[in-house]
Amino acid sequence: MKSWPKIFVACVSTLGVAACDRPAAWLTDAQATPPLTVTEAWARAADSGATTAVYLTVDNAAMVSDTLSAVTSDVAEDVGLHISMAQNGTMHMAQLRALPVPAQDSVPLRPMGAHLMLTRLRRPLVEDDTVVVTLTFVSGTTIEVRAGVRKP
Ligand SMILES: [Cu+2]
Repeated sequence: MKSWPKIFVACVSTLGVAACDRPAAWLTDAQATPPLTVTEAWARAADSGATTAVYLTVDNAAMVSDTLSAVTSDVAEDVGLHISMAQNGTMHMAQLRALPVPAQDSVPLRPMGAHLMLTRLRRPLVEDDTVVVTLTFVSGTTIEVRAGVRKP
């Protein structure tokens, strides 16, 4: 970590030059190309009234980090951001308030890890069905995700 201050200074001066050069164009470019994309979205098949999960990968192509802060869907009475973890040999789930997505990185939501929890489904989710969930990020970006339903 001894070289960190030098790297930090280099990044700041690079950003400073870019921002001073033509800030308007820089902002327009950022808006024209959505930096956040979602891939590999799927939902676990489940009966009406049951609880299930949606898995996906969030890719952030931007030079700045963002944070997934809210999830909504009409398919369930409650939708939340969860993380599964092993504790003393058994799996536990905890609610996540937010999920950071670092700059130029991707965050996978997978079984046994972070996931979108759909509680009390309003209809059964059967194989080859599609579930729509909306992700909202701290930057203001919203992404409507269509997740295909798969058998567990
Ligand atoms: Cu969960």
